Amino acid sequence: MNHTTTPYSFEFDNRFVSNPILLELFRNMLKSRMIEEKMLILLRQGKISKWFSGIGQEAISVGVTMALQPDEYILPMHRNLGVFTTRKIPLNRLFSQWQGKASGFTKGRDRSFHFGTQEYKIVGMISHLGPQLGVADGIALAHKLRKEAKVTAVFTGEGGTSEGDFHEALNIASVWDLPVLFCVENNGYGLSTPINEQFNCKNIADKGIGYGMEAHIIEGNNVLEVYTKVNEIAKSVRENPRPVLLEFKTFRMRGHEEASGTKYVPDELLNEWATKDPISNYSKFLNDEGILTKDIETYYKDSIQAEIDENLQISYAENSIVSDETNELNDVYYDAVNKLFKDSESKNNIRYIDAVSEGLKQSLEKHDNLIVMGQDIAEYGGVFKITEGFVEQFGKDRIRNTPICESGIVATAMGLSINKMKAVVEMQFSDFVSSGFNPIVNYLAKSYYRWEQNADVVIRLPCGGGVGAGPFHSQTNEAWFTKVPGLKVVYPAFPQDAKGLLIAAINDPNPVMFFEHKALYRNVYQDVSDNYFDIELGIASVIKEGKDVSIITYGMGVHWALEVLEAHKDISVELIDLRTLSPLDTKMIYSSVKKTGKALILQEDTLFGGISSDISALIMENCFEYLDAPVKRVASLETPIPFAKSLENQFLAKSRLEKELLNLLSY
Ligand SMILES: Cc1ncc(C[n+]2csc(CCOP(=O)(O)OP(=O)(O)O)c2C)c(N)n1
Repeated sequence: MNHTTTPYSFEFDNRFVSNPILLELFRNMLKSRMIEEKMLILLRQGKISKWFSGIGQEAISVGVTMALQPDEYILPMHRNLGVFTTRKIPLNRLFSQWQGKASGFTKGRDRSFHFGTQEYKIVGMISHLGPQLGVADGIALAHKLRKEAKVTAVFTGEGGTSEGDFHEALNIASVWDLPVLFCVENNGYGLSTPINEQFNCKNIADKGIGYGMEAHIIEGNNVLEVYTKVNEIAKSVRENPRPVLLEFKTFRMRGHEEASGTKYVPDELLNEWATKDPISNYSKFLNDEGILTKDIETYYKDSIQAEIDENLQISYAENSIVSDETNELNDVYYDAVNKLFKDSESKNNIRYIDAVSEGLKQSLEKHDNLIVMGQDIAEYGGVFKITEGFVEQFGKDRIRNTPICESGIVATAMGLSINKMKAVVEMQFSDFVSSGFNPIVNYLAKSYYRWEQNADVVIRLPCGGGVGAGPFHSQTNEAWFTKVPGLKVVYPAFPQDAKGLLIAAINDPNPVMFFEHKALYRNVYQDVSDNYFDIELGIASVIKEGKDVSIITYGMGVHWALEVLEAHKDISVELIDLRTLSPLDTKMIYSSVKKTGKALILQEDTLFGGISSDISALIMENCFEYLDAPVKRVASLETPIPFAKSLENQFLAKSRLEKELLNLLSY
């Protein structure tokens, strides 16, 4: 029989689906349901910590996963157990993941579905919901650039569509024709918030028009419709890469998570949707068609039950994780090998900005898989002209103008890294990184520690004051990032360092925040090696040796110190340029302070919470007996950065440096 309307809640049309597939769809939904039912019992017994139920939504996870090829990436959410089980992840590993045990996927470092696995091409969510939509863009971009006919499917609930990340990801995918299936599970409630308080159009799919994107509404509880339509759409997207928005109508039958209940959901709604259960409707249909017999169903149930029981025993038998500080600290960064390429004797006298440009250009020549993204960086060459001429040499696929979507582009860079590419993102001004803050500190920084997925991404940040640009084009915001484990932070003061450190940052498989001071771009010249060379991250440099006091600084601070010292040739100052703030070269700091007995830490950033405070604390803790005076921090005034020259001069730390240095010397 082709299709019917009568005894089921939906029309089942199995004309184009073979019987083995029809049965597999059923078995996969059943497996997901039976695991969940078991987990609900374990939750009540206190054996797992939390559970986000996808009961009633199984058809979407199973239908989408079966419509994709096994090597196509899927980015599921917290209600998509069926994605994990349909990809046939061994159940003992899932159970261990939920109990925080070692053979899970995160060594006990993250819970429930917050993990990914390259082996099964699954990239799990972070709690913030939206960022993974942009990650899917990056994965799809890598496929597209390599001309691989692959789609990427990413999930979100309808609540998550209210986040800016949803808008940015769809916009980027549409502008770049990326082969992404944006799968929205509209299940009626986002925690307790009903859809009419979440968005104000009839269907989420209606938003597709605004993004210039094809969109479909799919009956999410009808597994045959999900599978058939997604299969057809995926085939077409593989041939003709483009994003498609899919709205699956469904319903969340249990609480947001088990503890929160469903009091706020009217009984009529729950009753109505209970009749639309994806498994009972489909099994009745298969039974009526003679495809699923009672014997087969019993066999499925028994074999799944046995699989669950057996794997639970394996997982229970596994010991709990034993904590070990060294293990934890060693897993924050992917091992990086720096200082592989020696600098040449042959040099050119160039500006800081030319050195950055040269480092980037030579890196693009070195790494075929390196993509550079940023606003106005293509034909226009970027607002500072660092990428001028790059499009002609490397083409628009690799030198990509982006929409004004900082968060979406950082997430896209993460996706590129997941799919074997490298990325450099240029923030137009470092001030604007605040709009991309979330994926940097929560996604890029934490992925390696969570599930061994590195973020091979460098974010370039033209920063700093003294240029009369006011509060939103002058900040030096390195302290927003030095506090985040998982990020590296680099801040060169000279052209040779800018080039060598940028090359090292791009070679480093970890996420690196690369600060470039705008006021140095065109004012500082140096003889810079013309070859492809790197400088090891985490090694400070002694600019000037001395014995009376150590000035520890970086970026523009180094130049301010040099200026003051020029006027005080009689003072014996040891000037240290940190070059990298994370990792921090504490060894060099301590040895200098132990020699001089006095330390002045100079930063352009405002005082409170800046890196000088931490360096000061480290010196107190590690060099106390060697100190002849209290450690002094010199920093900018605790106000936003003003525009007018006289105000800005007063604001900047430079205005206080000389006086504070002389004070410290006379202590
Ligand atoms: C940025 C952010 N804000 C709030 C939350 C808390 N939170 C987690 S899930 C959720 C509801 C999500 O609703 P929806 O996207 O519709 O997915 P559903 O849970 O219904 O499947 C909320 C508010 C969060 N995790 N992240």
